[in-house]
Amino acid sequence: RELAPGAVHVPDWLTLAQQRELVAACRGWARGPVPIRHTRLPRGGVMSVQTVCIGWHWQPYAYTRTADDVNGAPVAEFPHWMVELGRRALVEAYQDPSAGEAYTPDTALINFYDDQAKLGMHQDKEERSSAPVVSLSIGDSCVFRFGNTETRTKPYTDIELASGDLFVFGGPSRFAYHGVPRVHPGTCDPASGLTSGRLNITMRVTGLA
Ligand code: MD3
Ligand code: FE
Repeated sequence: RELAPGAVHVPDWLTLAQQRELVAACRGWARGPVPIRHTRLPRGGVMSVQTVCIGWHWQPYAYTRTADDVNGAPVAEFPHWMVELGRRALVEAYQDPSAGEAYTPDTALINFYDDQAKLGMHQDKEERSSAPVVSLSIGDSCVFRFGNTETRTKPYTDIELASGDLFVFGGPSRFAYHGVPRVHPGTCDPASGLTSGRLNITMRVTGLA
């Protein structure tokens, strides 16, 4: 389960009922106040993944309170139930009853992948905190590529992430390069709440006020 120091994979962590509840919540956020969109990159590219943010709005490469690159609206608030879910994720991934005590995530990026979507190798460096990232996957399974902190290339490890899986990235893994080179179309269980595509929720601590 520990892929690298601080990087812990817990397969099948969410029940199907929890997956359906998260899908329903994400469908709500995808409608607004800031609609889900393909993020535009400063150099003119457009991400194949669709993203909606809560708590803070991420636009490459900064966090803001309003979605200035979408519709200018303030993003939805980060719900306390998700703070508690994040704390429980740390406790269970690190098998340490106190691991969640100091953890208060204040933003989540919700990514939706259709059959063709992918996410290139990158680091998440906009947060002013080295607190762990909690990742939840729902729907189609995918190849997740976990790299190193020095380069966006090898060495890396490819693992499969499936519906219900939890992944926590803390400690030295927090600033490792990572990406999603492909999803596996048609692999999702409709009982997850999704009939196609992949949903990934990543909770973070921005360190911003
Ligand atoms: C390792 N999302 O939103 S989740 C992202 O599946 C992102 O949508 C991917 O990378 C997805 O930035 C991967 C796993 C993940 C998320 C954040 C990390 C791994 C991470 C931050 C640091 C190290
Ligand atoms: Fe990332």
